[in-house]
Amino acid sequence: MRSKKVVFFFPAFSSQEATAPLGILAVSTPLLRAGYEIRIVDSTITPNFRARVLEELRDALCLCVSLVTGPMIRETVQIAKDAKKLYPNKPVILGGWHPSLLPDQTLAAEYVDIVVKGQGEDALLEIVERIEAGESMRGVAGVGYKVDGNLVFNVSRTLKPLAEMPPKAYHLADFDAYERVCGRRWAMYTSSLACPYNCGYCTNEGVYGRKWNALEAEQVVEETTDLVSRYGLKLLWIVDDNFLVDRDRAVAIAEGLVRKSVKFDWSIQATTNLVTRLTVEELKLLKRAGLSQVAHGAESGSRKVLDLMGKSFQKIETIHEAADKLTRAGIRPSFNMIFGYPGEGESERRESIQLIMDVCRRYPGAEFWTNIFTPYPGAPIMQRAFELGIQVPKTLEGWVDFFPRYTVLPWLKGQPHRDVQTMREYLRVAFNRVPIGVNRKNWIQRLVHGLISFPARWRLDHNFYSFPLELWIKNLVSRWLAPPKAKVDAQRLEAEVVTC
Ligand code: B12
Ligand code: SF4
Repeated sequence: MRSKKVVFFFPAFSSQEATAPLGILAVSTPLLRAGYEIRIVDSTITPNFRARVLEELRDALCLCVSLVTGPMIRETVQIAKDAKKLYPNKPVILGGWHPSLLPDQTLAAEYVDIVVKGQGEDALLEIVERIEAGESMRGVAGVGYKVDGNLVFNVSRTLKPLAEMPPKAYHLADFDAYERVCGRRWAMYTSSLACPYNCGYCTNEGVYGRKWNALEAEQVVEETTDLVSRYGLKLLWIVDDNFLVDRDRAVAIAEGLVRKSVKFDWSIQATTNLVTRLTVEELKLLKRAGLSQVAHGAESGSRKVLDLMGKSFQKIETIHEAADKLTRAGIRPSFNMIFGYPGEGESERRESIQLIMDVCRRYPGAEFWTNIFTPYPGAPIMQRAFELGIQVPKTLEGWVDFFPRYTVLPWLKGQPHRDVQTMREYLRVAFNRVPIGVNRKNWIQRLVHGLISFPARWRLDHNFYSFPLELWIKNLVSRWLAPPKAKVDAQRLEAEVVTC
C-alpha cells in the first residue's frame, strides 16, 4: 500500500513535567516539508495509547519511537512488539539517546528494524523515502538496519551545527493536553548544542561531541518570542547543555528580549564556573529578560569526588558564588547532586550534605535535586563502573531500571542504599523546591511538609535517619489526600501537510 503517513510514539518518561517531545518535533519538519503526514502518539497524554498507535499504524509507512535509557524502554518494547505482531512488514525505527549510544544492542532486539545514531532530521527523511520506494537502507549515513536478520551499520553521519537545522514543528504539539497533565503551559527550546566539558557520568560527547555551537542571539530572540506568543506559553526551558558558553551571546539575547518586551519565564542549564563569570548587573539584565532559574550540575560537595567526575573546571567556591550572585539578581539557583559516584564514601557524602545545608540556609530560594549515580552507556566512567561490578545488560529491555531515582549499584545496595534513599527523602522535605509542574498539594499536605522540614534538617545535620517517623506521616497524608489525576486525552490531529 502506498502511504505518506509516519507514526511517532513517545513513551512515558515517569514525570509530570509533561510537554511536547522536542526530538520528535525536530525530525518531523523535514518529513512535513517532503509531503509526509505525521501522527504523534505520546503515552503521557493518550490514555489508550497502545490502541491508538496500532490504529494509526494501519495505513502508515512505519513506526518511529524516540527514547532515552531507562523506564521509557518499557513502553517502547510493548509498542514495538504489538506493532510487529499486527504489521510484520511495517518497519519499527528507534532514535534518540539510547539507540544513539547503544545502536548494536538496540538493533539486535527482534522487534526493531532500524536504528538512527545521532541527529535524526536528515537520516529519518532518507529512511522514510527509502521505505516508501521499497528500497534498502544501504548507504544511509547514521543508520543501522537488518539484512536477512544480520545487523548492518552504515557510516556515521557528520554532526550538523544547530544553525543548519530546520525549525522544530511545534505546531504538531497538543499543548492543551500537556497543560492539563502538568498544570503549566510550557515548552522546550534549543539554542545551542554540545558542551565543551566531558564529565565522567555524562553521555553528551557520544551524541553531540564537544564542539559547542549555537544560534545567533537575534534568531533566539525572534524564535522564542514567536513561540510563546503563538502557543500562549508561560515558560520556556532552554535545554542547552551549557547555555552560557558564549557570555556575549547570552547578554545579547537578554537585551533583545528586553527590547521585545514579550513577557515569559525561561530557564537555562549552565555550569557554575560560567555563571560566576557574569556580574550581578548582567544577571539582573537576564532576570529582566525573564530568566527565572539556572540549573547547574553541582553534583558533589567533595573536591575528591568532583575530580573523579572529571569536573576539575568546577571549584566548590563557584557553587556558593553562583547561588549568591543569582539570588542577588532575583534568579532561582538550582543544583543537581549525584550520590554514589564511584569513589564516594561516607565522608564525601557528608561533604555533599553539608554543602546543600549550607547553601540552602544562606540562600533560601536555592534548591537541590538529587540523584543516585546511574552508569549510562557511552559515559566516560562506564569502563570503571564495569570494573567495579556493574552488570552490563545484554538486551535492550535490560536497561529499563537504569533510573537515577532508584538505581542500585554493586557498591551501594541493601541497607546503605536504603539509607541514601531515606536521606534523599529528608532532603526533599527539608527545603522547598519549585518543580515545572504546578504544585497540586493541598493546605494539609503543605502544612505537614512545612512542619517536618524542621526535624528533617536536624536529621540531616546529625546524619541520623533511623525510624523515619516524619516520612511515614508525610507519605500517609499524601496517600490519603492524593489529588485526582488530571483527565487527559490528546487531540486527534487532522492529517495535514505544512510547510515550515
Ligand atoms: C528535556 C529533557 C528531559 C525531560 C523530557 C521532557 C520531554 N517532554 O521530552 C525530562 C525532565 C522529563 C527528562 C527526564 C530525564 N532525563 Co532528560 N534530558 C532532557 C534534555 C535536557 C533535552 C532533550 C531534548 O529534547 N533535546 C532536544 C532534541 C531536539 O534533541 P535530541 O533529544 O537529542 O533529539 C535528536 C536526536 O537524538 C534524534 N532523535 C530523537 N528522537 C528521535 C526519534 C527518531 C525516530 C529518530 C530517527 C531520531 C530521533 O534526532 C533529534 C534531532 O536531531 C537532554 C539533554 C540534551 N541536551 O539533549 C536530557 C537527557 C536526554 N536526559 C537524560 C536523563 C539521564 C534523564 C533522566 C534519567 C534524569 C533523571 N535524573 O531522572 C530522566 C529520565 C526520564 C525517563 N525517560 O525515564 C540524559 C539521557 C542519557 C541517556 N543515556 O539516555 C540526557 C541526555 C542528559 C544527559 N546529558 O545526561 N529529560
Ligand atoms: S558540564 Fe554538564 S553537559 Fe557538560 S559534560 Fe558536564 S554534565 Fe555534561
